[in-house]
Amino acid sequence: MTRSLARALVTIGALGVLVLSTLGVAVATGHLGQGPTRSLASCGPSHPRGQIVRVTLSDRGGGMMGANAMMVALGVAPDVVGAGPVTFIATNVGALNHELLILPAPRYGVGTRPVAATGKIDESSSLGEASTSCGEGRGNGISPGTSSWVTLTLPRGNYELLCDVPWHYANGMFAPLSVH
Ligand SMILES: [Cu+2]
Repeated sequence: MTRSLARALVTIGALGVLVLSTLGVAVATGHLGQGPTRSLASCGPSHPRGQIVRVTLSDRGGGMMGANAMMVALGVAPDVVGAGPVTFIATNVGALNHELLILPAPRYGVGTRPVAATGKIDESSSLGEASTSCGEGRGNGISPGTSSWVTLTLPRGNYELLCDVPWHYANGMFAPLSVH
């Protein structure tokens, strides 16, 4: 084998690897992009009333990590609305089940509710809940890749949106909402 032939073969081999890895990235990206987008688009209120607040429920997966190592988050947009009807659309982009509860903000600020030994907070002051997979109102949890929604008319004030799946609140799954 001549030196130039060997060099050509090495070049072709490198190109092959480059093409294959590019294809691999494209396939992986396409796959990740398709799944959630398709299911979320087909899952929401047909005629949402009033202002819309989108709530994103997320986690790093791994239900076996235990109460203290859980990474969960709740995002709210917008987090300031006017008084009047508000439709909350909660979308689960994580790998665990989640839910959305809307409560008046606790006296010492969001995130300060006592958490019971069950990992849950006292839900007795809840004003509304979206916890049905692809449905409105209360249910058995929002499964990954789906949404739930609820419409509430809230007076002016400060509120806390949270997930009360055991230990999710304790691990930071809450966010403020202001109505003015
Ligand atoms: Cu949760």
